[in-house]
Amino acid sequence: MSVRDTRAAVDARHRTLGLSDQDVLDMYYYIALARALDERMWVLQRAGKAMFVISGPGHEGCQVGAMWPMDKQRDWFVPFYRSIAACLVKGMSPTEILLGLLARAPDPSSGGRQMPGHYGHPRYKILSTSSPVGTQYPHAVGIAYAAKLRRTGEITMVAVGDGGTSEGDWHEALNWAGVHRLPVIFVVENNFYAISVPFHKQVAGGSVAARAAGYGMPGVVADGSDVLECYRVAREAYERARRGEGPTLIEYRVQRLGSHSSDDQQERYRPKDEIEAARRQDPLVTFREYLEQVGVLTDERLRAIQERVRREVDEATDAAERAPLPEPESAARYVYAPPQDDPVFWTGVTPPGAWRGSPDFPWLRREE
Ligand SMILES: Cc1ncc(C[n+]2csc(CCOP(=O)(O)OP(=O)(O)O)c2C)c(N)n1
Repeated sequence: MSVRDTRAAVDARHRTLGLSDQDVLDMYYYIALARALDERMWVLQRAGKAMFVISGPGHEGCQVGAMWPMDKQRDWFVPFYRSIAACLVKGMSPTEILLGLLARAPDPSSGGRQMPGHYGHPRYKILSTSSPVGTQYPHAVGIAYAAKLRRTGEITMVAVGDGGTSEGDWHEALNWAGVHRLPVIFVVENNFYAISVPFHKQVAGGSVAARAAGYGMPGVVADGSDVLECYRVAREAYERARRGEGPTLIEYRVQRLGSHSSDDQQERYRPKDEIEAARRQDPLVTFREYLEQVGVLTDERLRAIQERVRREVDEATDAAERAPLPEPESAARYVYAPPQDDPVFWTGVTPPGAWRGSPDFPWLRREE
């Protein structure tokens, strides 16, 4: 095959999937933005400004591919701590991500109450999740069950790591969704480690996707360094769900490019050559190479994206650092029930002109 033929064959890929050149440039922008934000989070943590960081280097490509076919206004997303790129695609801003990291009062995820990495946003239909891994799966299935009963047409996507699939919650969620043919897409971002525990000690049989058969749904595997393939399998899953054919389990095989979190050193439990090999599957690089090869990403466009990303991350850092810390006396808010005479909390009915729920989240205001 000549260079020209190769180029034509590659060229056809995103267009045959129905993606425009602008679509794939936007996808690359989100991958680059998530990576730059991720790196800034580590800098802030190492500078002593954040207590902890857990992030998603290496996972960005599959997340952008998975989220791209979603109806961002209508559908739900239930994240896990590596879902930075996914939350950005769903609508969260870099500032909102960093407000959570720095535990600031205007943090939309929790007003600074959650650990870093626990993203949630009512306006963007991103569900706030708990720390025990896997618990987000039954939550997602609950949303999908409600959507089916109410016939809203909403689809829910939920993400977890490979280690999270060992939890009972994970299996119960798949079972219920399979039995009731719910509009939910189960994503497993398999980076082959649960902190330091390797995949083969977590999952017997070598495949997460193969487990789907036991729950009566299709299971598919996609290479997380191939963003377009990640998009293709997600789009099929959305189409199935929209046709009322129920859930799909997607296993994205990705590489974790850093340590599990700021609290461990992967060099202590991963061989050096494995860490080096992982870098060769970095979606930021593989997708950039694809876009350059097909002539969509010119040097000039790449520079423009890099400058935009740098500016947005700098502005987000300044905004998050300037934001106020929460009032100490607000620490237990939402942990304990409010007084018995709080009508909004107990009845869910908002008196005309009142704030629904929390003064922290003004977009919950209901105009009546
Ligand atoms: C039920 C439960 N057990 C243990 C932990 C501690 N923990 C936090 S993240 C993590 C690793 C999870 O690995 P995996 O699901 O593979 O996702 P990854 O971090 O590799 O993306 C563990 C064990 C937890 N949060 N919840």
